[in-house]
Amino acid sequence: MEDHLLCDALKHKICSPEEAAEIIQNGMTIAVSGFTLSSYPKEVPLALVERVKTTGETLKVNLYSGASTGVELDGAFAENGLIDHRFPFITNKTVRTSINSGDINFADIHLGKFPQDLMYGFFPKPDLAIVEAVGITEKGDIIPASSVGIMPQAIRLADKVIVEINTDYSMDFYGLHDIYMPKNPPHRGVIPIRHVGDRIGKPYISCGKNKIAAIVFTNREDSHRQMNREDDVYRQMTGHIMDFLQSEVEHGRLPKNLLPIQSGVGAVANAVLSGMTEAPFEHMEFFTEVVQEAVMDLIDAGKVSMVSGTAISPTPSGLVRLKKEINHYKKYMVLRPQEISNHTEVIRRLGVIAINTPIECDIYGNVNSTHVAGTSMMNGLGGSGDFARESYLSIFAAPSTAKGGLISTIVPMVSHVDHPEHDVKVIVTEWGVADLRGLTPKERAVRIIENCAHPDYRDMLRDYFERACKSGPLQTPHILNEALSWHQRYVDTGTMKIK
Ligand code: 0RQ
Repeated sequence: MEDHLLCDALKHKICSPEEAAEIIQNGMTIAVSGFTLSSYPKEVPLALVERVKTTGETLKVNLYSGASTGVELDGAFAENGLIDHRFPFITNKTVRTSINSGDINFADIHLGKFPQDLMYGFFPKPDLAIVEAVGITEKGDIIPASSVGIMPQAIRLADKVIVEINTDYSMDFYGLHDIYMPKNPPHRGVIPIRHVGDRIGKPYISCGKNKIAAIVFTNREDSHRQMNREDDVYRQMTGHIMDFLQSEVEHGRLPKNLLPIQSGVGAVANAVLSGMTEAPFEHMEFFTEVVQEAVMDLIDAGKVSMVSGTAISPTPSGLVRLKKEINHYKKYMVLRPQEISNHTEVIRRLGVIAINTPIECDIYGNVNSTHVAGTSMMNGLGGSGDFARESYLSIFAAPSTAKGGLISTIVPMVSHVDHPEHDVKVIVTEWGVADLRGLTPKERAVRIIENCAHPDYRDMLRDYFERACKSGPLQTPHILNEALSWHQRYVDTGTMKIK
């Protein structure tokens, strides 16, 4: 334990999770570490839940994080009705249900912009930050573990900080992170990242001794999601993406080692990354937000030169590998605050290839990533908007149907727009690739229906498009009531129900 707490003056702050949880009071705004179930606080949240259960007290807090946290935090808080407002992204099913039932107040926010919005004062300032860390330096600064997320802003803005030092991470994690915070306008300068691996900040988060109100030790692991899906649909999509990228290389629009890649999280992203092991690309780079286990595999296969992200989110066995081999992986990786990993200035400069997963796409290329039937929140758009808009190439890849074929991913008009037609360059399903670059809306419709829609839905979509075109000489032809009834049909038959 002493190896992890290098500041002697803070030793008297060591306490039990229960004592630390005493700081939390009804109505507080709490900002926590954690990003896609990577390195979020667990001990203090669980102790708080236990306190509320035992005492029966009424307690609700507003909860901010980088992205999703696990069952010990999001899950346990939602099950016990402790969350009032929640920003900016979730994946926990209990939280999702509470959002859609109106019990949790939620807004979906670009992950690259949320920390900036906090610094601008657009959201109530956090009273308290609770962060998981590898350790605390001699001066009372924080060494993050497997994610950075909004920690720098949370620590800067909060009145008090509780640190959960997780001794299951070795102090060798020091040096993995690059912490840089831009100034607010009008004082903001250029973010000087010109290459994926450039380091422009400090290897720790500035905090100082005075803010640290409590220190708790733990060795509890994050709860992780297993997201690998091995089936033909995913293999076919991956094959199409690899062939498309290869053809871009052959046409001279991409260098042989591609450009830095961003990939979302989830089943599709995992399949695509796994497929890259077999692909002919060498010396690849990733400028992404979440570094998945498949990227560690690509590093081990000698195919990757450098990776930048804000979190590493592997499976339990991958996490063991990461912890054991951190000195190896550290040579290839840098973790940044999510404001920087997802910064549109850097994404456009580096020319990132962004690969994300939609819920549905329409025949004109608009993408819905967040709302089932236009009304129920799934997870949030995460970083997909940060990357899609400013990327060199924005690719959206998904199976052509959902819910066992009952729902078509390609629809006449999306029920909610996260990524407008202007930000979507390529759509991929297991049936093929629709390259939308340089096409008009009507040309896009033909390409998307013919190349990407499931054959079971192609005639319906062709029929809709042809009748819409006949309804008038329109730029983007639609039959509005019919476009909406397409979604209503799914709602009426109950196929849209989300878990
Ligand atoms: O629900 O499990 O109940 O059947 O959505 O879908 O196929 O498991 O795929 O894990 O890749 O998730 C879009 C949700 C896909 C995710 C989404 C249902 C489907 C299933 C999950 P069931 P799969 P994935 C980086 C970037 C937006 C955020 C983003 C996502 C469940 O990829 O949240 O890009 N993306 N972040 O059945 C009804 C449809 C549906 C549908 C899928 N059309 N209608 N349900 N589903 N399509 C990450 C970060 O920024 C942190």
